Amino acid sequence: MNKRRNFIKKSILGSVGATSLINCNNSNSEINNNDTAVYPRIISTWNHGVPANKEAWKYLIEGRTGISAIEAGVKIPEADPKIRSVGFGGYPDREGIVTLDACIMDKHNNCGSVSFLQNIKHPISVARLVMEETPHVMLSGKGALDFAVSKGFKKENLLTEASKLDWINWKKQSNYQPVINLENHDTISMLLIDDNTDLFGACTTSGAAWKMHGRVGDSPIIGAGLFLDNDIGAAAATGLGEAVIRTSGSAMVVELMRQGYTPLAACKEIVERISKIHKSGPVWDYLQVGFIAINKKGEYAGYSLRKGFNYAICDSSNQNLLLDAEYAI
Ligand code: SD4
Repeated sequence: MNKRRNFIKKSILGSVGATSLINCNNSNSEINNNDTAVYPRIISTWNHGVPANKEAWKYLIEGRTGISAIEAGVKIPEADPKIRSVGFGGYPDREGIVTLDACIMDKHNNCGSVSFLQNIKHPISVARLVMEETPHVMLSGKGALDFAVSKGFKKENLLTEASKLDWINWKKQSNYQPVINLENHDTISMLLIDDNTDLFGACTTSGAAWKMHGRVGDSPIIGAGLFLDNDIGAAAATGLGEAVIRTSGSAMVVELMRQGYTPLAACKEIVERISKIHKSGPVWDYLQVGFIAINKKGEYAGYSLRKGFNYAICDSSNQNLLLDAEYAI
């Protein structure tokens, strides 16, 4: 009861700062968004972050834990066949097989991850069980599938007719040149700060469309696709996973926040680092990366290399806010 009262009080206080959110994130200058400190708050990548946030928020309102809220949130796009980059209906690899990557992390640095998982609609739930019920952080491929089945998950065909047709079309040229903001992006990464200012994060994807069979991206790798330190903040990535792994992207964003960077400045610094490393290299023409970050006060930002990345915010005064991220080039 007390906890519930606290939640409402903080939410009301939070709404004062939240009115400045839109202006703050539309400016193109260095932002010190201290006036946006609000919690609880949820931020997620891309427009499918909106329904995902809504679901997670519902869980928070019901008094459920941050980890349950974040799992429930990202399960929405995982189950949606219209979203071609996450879970069921995701684009397959070049052999026509849908393989999924996901990870989850809590305020105690507990984390669980699955990679190269097939035939399971909700990899995030398997990742959570890896975290809670095994001595390990990461299970991959057949081992992850066997574990999921042993926990009662049902094996399903994840390749929808629509994704199969697109794959058949792609095979005619077999040219691996992912279309920016469409074929190598749209992972859902979600970060949540609860009413105790505890942080949680999750990330789930079908990875880059038409990838090589066996390829694993950044999304299930703690430190690359997702990282949090409950004393500092949380960060998560979307975009070309290889580029994010090369820089330990999300861990670096959190470390920069530890050094006093705002969430925006931290995301920007790592995007610029990625840009410098890859400029004029073989992936430059189709390189897109984006980060979202939130600090211990609930201040947040999103930033990407190229135009087109957006992210969704949910707090007591904004249930459906979708913001265009600032970008480098
Ligand atoms: C990956 N980061 O596997 C992911 C791609 C992505 O929607 O963002 N997919 O590289």
